[in-house]
Amino acid sequence: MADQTIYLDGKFVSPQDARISVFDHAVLYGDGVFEGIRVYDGNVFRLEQHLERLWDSAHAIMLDVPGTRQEMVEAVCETCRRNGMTNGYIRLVVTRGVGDLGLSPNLCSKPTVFIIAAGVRLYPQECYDNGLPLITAPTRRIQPDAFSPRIKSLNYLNNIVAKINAINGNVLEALLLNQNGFVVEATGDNVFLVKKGELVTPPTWLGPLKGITRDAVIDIARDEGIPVREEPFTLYEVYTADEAFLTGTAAEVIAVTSVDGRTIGDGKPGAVTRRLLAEFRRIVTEQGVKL
Ligand code: PXG
Repeated sequence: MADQTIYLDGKFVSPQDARISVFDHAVLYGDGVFEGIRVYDGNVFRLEQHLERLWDSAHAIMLDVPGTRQEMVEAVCETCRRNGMTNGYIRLVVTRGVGDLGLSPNLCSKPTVFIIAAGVRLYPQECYDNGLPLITAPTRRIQPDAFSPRIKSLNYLNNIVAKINAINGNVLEALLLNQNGFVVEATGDNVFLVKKGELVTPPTWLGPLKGITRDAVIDIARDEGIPVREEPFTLYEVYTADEAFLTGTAAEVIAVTSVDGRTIGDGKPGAVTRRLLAEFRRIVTEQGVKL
């Protein structure tokens, strides 16, 4: 990669100059939205879907993303080009902007937009080879009637606390349940089960993020003739699944081989999971926006 350059409010600046105010409501309140996007061989994977989700998240919190979606496509691609990045990860953030010490966003005159192009932090290869052990987080996912967890907001403490519990339990990820005991998602990934040749994943109304990888895997499964059901399930269905896997922009498709000490299936990444990962890795250079 060339020397790193960061997009900040329409300009390209060095990492040292890429600063935001302590009065930005992103810092004071986590008030803002973001996306994490992958670039594969010069193809920004499903960029339009990421921007649709960004605009939806912003709309739900009454934040106007500056400019048009086409201008944002251009800003994202230009950031990759200027960084010489054809494979990597993009973080796109829109904050409420600079305000005062009150909650009210009315005094924030304009949103702050920044885009960082960086390397990807993948799970170690051995996790793809052997699958991940997970635990269930002792804390619950935020309920949709408190604040929709479908909004990809800058307030990730619900997820971060669950991640801390995972790390304290010597695993890398945790499953989050809702108050009724239904599995919602992991801290930064969606969750799927395979049972008797069918895929099952929690429906979006239950609160998981409408993951771009989740959508891509559902499309692949349907193309491959694998039935997909979006249905609530509990830990019992997880423990007794034939296979389980997580999906996310960073993780792609990764097998889960145990949860709370229960072995899933035969304890190895399953055939359906491996097939979906192979097909996912094939389409990532085909669907999206070329640099
Ligand atoms: N659920 C949650 C809560 C997420 O934050 C996903 C699911 C997967 O969605 P995509 O669109 O990526 O398939 C996410 C997104 C990280 C990291 O560092 C991961 C996400 C966001 C921010 C950071 O692992 N995952």
